[in-house]
Amino acid sequence: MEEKSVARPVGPLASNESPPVAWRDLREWIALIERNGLIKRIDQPVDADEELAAIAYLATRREGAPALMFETIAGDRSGTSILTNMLGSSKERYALAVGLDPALSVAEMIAATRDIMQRRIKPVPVEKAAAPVNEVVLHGDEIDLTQFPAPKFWPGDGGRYIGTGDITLTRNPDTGRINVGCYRQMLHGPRRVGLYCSPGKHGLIDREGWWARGEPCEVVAAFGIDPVLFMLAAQVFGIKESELDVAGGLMGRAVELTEAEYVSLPIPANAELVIEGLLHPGDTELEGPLGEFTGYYGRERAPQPVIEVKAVHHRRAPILTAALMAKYPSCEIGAYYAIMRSARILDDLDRIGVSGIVGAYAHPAAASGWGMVVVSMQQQHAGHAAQVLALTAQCPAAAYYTKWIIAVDEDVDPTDINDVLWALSTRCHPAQDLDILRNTWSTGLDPSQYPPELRPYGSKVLINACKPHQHIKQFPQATLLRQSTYERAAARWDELGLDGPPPRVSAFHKE
Ligand SMILES: Cc1cc2nc3c(=O)[nH]c(=O)nc-3n(C[C@H](O)[C@H](O)[C@H](O)COP(=O)(O)O)c2cc1C
Ligand SMILES: [Mn+2]
Repeated sequence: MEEKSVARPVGPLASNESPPVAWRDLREWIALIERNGLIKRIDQPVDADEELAAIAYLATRREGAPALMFETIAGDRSGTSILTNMLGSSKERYALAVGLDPALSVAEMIAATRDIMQRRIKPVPVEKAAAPVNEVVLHGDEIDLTQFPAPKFWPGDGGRYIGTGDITLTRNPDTGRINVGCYRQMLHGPRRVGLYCSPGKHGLIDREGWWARGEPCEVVAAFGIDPVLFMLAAQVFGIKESELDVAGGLMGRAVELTEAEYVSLPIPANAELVIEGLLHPGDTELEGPLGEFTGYYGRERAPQPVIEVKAVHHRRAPILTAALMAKYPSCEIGAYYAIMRSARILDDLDRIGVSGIVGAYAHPAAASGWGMVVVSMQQQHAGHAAQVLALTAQCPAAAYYTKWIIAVDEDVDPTDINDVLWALSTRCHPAQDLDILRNTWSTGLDPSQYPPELRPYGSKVLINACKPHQHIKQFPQATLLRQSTYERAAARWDELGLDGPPPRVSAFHKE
């Protein structure tokens, strides 16, 4: 079996002095992934109406597919290009975005992510004139967002989505805290953009707060944004935590913000395309559906709030970041999300203080990491696996949606689905090892429950795929190599003409 020991390559925590990431904005990050052979440029004209998404989908049906830069959009006169699959199923692009070594294993990246996600660096202000996003600034009637090639992704989508790979800033009227979320935004007209936030999201809480006072809610949204702000916008943080400070921590460098033209919110100085505007109480238009990360269309078409756009800022020839929502490995929410969610699940289990946890993985093929969590552990006492399963199932980072919680022993790598299937098939006795939790936290986007009104009430199965603790002493030995034989074979690898270095092995046969 392969080496399971998990290195923690990033140094001690809370060091704001660790070197910053090797890029400053989306363009520099694109140059970095290009040097690493992780992007494909397409210069032939491609139609933003379904064709672009179709090509993006087909080109990403294998794991680790490159990012795709669509440089020429058919009929476009704005000079916009569209980046899709910017992170996707590539752990290497995730690593390059947050300054980790792309050669690390997924388990090593999870460990390193736990460290860098604890750092906090506050944003810094940048003069308006020095902000690249201010190359072009438009006000009022000058604005026509329909000139930008907002994609329509799937045949059944309800419109063109200018915002998918986006970030959205709102301010809480009571605390003044600025939230950063990623919420889909459908283009309704030259100065009207729909904003869909589902219940419980901070953008919705902020909006309702302003509306309860009878005031409009200010919004800033960026539609071409660097990978770290994009990733952070889709993570759940506490209502008092600043996603901007976490983004700074991940980059090892402060997020640069500049003053807006119309609203009191700041705007990301290095973004590609930013709108500022207002959500007015009661101003809605029909929005959706959109093909979702589940691989299905989500909610029915329904009225949603609309941003009245007051100013637009953009770079010349801006790059839109468009996030295709599809089945793995074509979904933009892929490797990065699995790694970050797994890191936060391990943090939660650490905080609870349960012993014996070795690793965890929320596999991205399980509906973008939402559907399944595998936790590996060293069984220390009777009932230990049951405890770990129950705590993992309901810890804050894992509770939402997750249907399958699987505990495996420490010799099973949770990031290796083949290993997990081996454990499920040889150590789990379904009649004894499954428990079900009912009425758990889920979402209307899970199509498995009927009638649809019941979908927010999920269920979870706890699967004990560890060796049965009662019989652990009699449980058969796994077939492992004798260490001396392994070493002899490894030493002959080149002589035998076998490819690459010999696989690392850490567990050996015991007499
Ligand atoms: C590409 C993408 C699209 C998303 N679209 C939406 C959306 O339309 N509405 C929504 O409520 N959440 C959406 N999410 C999930 C939110 O970004 C996520 O729940 C995040 O935690 C929201 O930020 P908040 O916790 O500050 O509210 C999307 C995430 C991604 C990555
Ligand atoms: Mn938030």
